[in-house]
Amino acid sequence: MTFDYAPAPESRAVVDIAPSYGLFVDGEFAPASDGKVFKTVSPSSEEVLSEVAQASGDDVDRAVKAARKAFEKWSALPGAERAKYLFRIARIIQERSRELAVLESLDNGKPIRESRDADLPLVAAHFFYYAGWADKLDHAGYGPNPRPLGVAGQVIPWNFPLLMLAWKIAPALATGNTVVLKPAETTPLSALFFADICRQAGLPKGVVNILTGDGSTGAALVAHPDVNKVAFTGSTGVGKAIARTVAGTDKKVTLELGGKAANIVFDDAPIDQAVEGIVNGIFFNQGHVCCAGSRLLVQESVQDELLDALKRRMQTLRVGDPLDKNTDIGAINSAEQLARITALVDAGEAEGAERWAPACELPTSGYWFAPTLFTGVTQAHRIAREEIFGPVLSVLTFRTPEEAVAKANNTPYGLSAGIWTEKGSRILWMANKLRAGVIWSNTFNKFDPASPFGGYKESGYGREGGRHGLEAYLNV
Ligand code: TXE
Repeated sequence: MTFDYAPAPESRAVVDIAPSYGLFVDGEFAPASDGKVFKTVSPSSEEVLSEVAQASGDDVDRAVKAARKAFEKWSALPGAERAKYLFRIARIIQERSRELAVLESLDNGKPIRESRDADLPLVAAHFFYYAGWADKLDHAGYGPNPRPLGVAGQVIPWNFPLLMLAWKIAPALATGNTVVLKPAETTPLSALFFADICRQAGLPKGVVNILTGDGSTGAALVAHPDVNKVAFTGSTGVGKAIARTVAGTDKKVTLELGGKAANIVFDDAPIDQAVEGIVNGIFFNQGHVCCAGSRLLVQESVQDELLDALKRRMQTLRVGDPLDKNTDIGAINSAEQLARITALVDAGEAEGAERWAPACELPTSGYWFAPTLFTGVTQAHRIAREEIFGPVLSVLTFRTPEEAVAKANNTPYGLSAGIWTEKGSRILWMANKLRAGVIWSNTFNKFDPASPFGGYKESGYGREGGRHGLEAYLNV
């Protein structure tokens, strides 16, 4: 399908990206101890955006020492004082949100509409929310004087770089911990801009340290003997490796890992509303979402009607320049991720599922994947079992609510699920049977800082967000 529309590009000039960045340790930017660097590339153009430091083991040690030193004073501050810093950070994020949204879209590839309307407002909301907790911990039912854990080593992925940072840093600081955070190697820039925001907010040196680098930096951080708490979001494989590393130590750990969520549509659901929820569930953020509704379970009697409407809607999705305000689906974050998606889609075809995608012209440079639908999928197919982490939806059918529950739960993961039906009693029945940490009904991908988020089974353990998110950072 071709579109006749006027591009509405957001101005790239609102963000000033330096040609190189150092590590942010003890309030200062400095090169890596061994001088190593790597490039970060815009996935929509393959243009090099900047060169950033690759932190070594020595750098990890220096950052943890800075965080340990800062912990003494930071943890002793009255909660109301820590709150002031967090409120200040939240307000600066709001003030700089246009710049940060453009930066995030450039480094990650996500559409500006999403970084502007979803990521950035949620990032600020997390800091506001946890700022509000900082002076109330003594009266939150944790017993007298709940204590912070110490230095938190945090490793985050590339799908929501700044939002994952907020999920990790805001509760850690509110509770009096200090932080060493490692962003993903394909999206280091917004964390470095956040370091600058910490300075702007006057945050004491060493309270937040940002180490850019690859998995080896993450592994060294997690293993550092003076890190008391590990928080990780990423692949289930790395999550399990981290669990093995911290086993036998006194570190506390939370893991937020992969998913294969079922979006379950009953025949009484309003079709148009369900279609919007399905599209949002799998195509939001190019499907690079751990709780993405990557399996559509549709009641057999309504299958044809729903799939016709879904295909019509998919034909209106615009894939292209992340900075164009009309864009619905941006770039795939990296060549590696594109290769993973392609391999699983090829496996889907090879195993006999039927592949469909609307005709759409993809840009010639950068990493792209058209929104894709698979029908004729069985539970044995890899595309029904493995996390694709791309804009690819696998459709399965069911006849009864019992069958829907059995199929939805037939996965090693358990992060989220969606239920579409007009029957309130059925929603409650289903929600109690589904083995998933987050259940949406008649909506999908709704987030709120007050709401705990986390998984069952191989989707990890611990909760982030809400009051439960505080407990991961406290001895109560
Ligand atoms: O993840 P990694 P990748 C899933 C998704 C995707 C797959 C691979 O299915 O296709 O994982 O993505 C750091 N010790 N998710 O390879 O490697 C790494 O540097 C400590 C789901 O990008 O897990 C990065 O900062 N840290 C997911 C972070 O871990 C290590 C989000 C995530 O990278 C490390 C991302 C190690 N040994 C991918 N190795 C979600 N849950 O949302 C790597 N890292």
